[in-house]
Amino acid sequence: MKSFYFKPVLFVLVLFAWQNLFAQTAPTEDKYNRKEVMIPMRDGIKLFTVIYTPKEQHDKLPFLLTRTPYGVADSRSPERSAYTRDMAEDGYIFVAQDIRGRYKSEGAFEMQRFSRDKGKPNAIDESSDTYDTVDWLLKNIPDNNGKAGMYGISYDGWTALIGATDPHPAMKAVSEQATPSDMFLGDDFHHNGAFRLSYGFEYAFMEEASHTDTLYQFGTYDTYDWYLKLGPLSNVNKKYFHNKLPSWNDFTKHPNYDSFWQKQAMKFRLDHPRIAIQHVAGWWDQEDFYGPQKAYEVLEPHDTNNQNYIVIGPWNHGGWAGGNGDKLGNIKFGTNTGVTFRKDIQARWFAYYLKDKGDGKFAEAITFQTGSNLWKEYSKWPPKESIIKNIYFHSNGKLSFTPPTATEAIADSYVSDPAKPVPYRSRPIEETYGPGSRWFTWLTEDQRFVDNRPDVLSWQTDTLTSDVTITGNIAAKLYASTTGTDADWVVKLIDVYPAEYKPELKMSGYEFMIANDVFRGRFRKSFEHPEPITPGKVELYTVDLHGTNHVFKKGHRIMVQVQSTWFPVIDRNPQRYVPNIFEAKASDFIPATHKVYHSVKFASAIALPVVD
Ligand code: PG9
Repeated sequence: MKSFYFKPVLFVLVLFAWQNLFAQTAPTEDKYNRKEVMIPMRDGIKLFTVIYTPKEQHDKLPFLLTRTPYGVADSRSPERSAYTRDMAEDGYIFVAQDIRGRYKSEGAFEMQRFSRDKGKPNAIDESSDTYDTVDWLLKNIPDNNGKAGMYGISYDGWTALIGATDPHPAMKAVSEQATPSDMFLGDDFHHNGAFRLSYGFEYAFMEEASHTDTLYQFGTYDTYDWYLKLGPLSNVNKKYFHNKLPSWNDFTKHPNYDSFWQKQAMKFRLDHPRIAIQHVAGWWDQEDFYGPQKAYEVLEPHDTNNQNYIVIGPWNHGGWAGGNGDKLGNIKFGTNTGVTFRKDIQARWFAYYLKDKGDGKFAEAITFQTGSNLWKEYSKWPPKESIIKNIYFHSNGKLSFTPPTATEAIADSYVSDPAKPVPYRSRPIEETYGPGSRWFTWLTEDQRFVDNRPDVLSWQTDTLTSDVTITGNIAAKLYASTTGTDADWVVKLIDVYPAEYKPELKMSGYEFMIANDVFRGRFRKSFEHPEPITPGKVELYTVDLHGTNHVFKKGHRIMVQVQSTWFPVIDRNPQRYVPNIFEAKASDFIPATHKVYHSVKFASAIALPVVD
């Protein structure tokens, strides 16, 4: 039996459902009628679908469809879920479907089935299944207005975006929320080529093992120990999965950015927005923060009809779907960002595109600025107003907007030992979706828990004498060397709260991570063709830290931390170059001395999009 079984986004939604249950008196009678149908696809396979129509329907209404691998049989009348309540009050025909091979649907599941041979009439993928579903709904569900929209978070956001790539003519608007865009560069399974071990391992098992399989058991609450004892990644198939899980096998067979990963990446799949598309992301999304930003960016140059939109708020993965959104972990935002999204952004947007309601005047980019705690609207993302300014590393742990001088020490160093990796969050590291897991808010955790480690370097500014606002994309430019032949570089941009922070003294000195990512050194020249690093050679590593909209307030400090392990969310780099890390031997894992340079010639810095 699985030690614990949970559906990622649904965990958040169930939590919100409970909150809602206690927050207000639930109406006694559902406002929607429920109907279950098996909808036939072009190859004869039937998909389990739940359809909700309003009990009191006065007008012809559009369909709002969501397609998921996480099971729809338990779905509730749409006005009972905070996520859909505002839209339910307005009136839609809500449709929820189990994708192929999941729960009550027929057929075989394939992780992110994105492509079919369009020359073959019965060939299928998630796009054709969406098309066939919409076609069936239009013909079989009366009193529809001939329009359909699609929405969903994460995997369900991905099915929505795929539904927009080759849409049925009735499909008019898609809100893709936390959609993965590139599983090698930025989303669930890898970041910049570094494998997301705990996520990839646990998710592959959750989605692909049969429900009776006992392939592994953690047997401990703190999975850090379990993953460390696992040793080299080859032990996963040897000891536990026995080649039974297709996704795990794919991870091991495709350690580089080859056609397997490129074919599914949105930058190669998307051309131009064929219908209105809204991309929704959370600044502290622990799973798919990269995806919606990338999908927006890829479509934007081809958006001739102005129908490409982006919304980014202070949320974790799917955090906008329920709850007030006035805080995340220990961070407070002073306003109900989730309520604003659901009512003023999502519901208004669908009402315009599917029901011709409103004036259609939406800002192309709406992002929540943390620090000032204000919603901001822009005509493009990132906005043109920002100017890129480098904030430089210096000796003695200093960080400043002035470049280093020749009088300073030129580098700082640390020993990175794969036998003692830095935990990515404070221990115990609970099973990702396990009981009591703090996975959902780890990106907002106080980074002081690693301050004393000799293998984590920190640089920080003096206390800021005025606010520093950064709006747009951030990149770290790290000049570094290693005594090994491969290395990971983790860079974190942190807002350090004043020591006497008031009124919440609890936040005194808090180190709040604004941006972060990891880069696997072997990919510095190409993600397709990795290369060993020459020991001792100083090289430039550019680490994309993605978008932000944040004000470092007067009295705070800006900090940067660099480390080379982030375990077990990122697998350990052996530090001795081997062609495929999934085949590394225990003896390949070696300690190495890493140096980060801050000399005149090698001036490591973070490029910040500063707004004056
Ligand atoms: N982050 C999850 C996921 C999406 C797509 C593929 C694999 C995993 C999810 O929450 O659905």
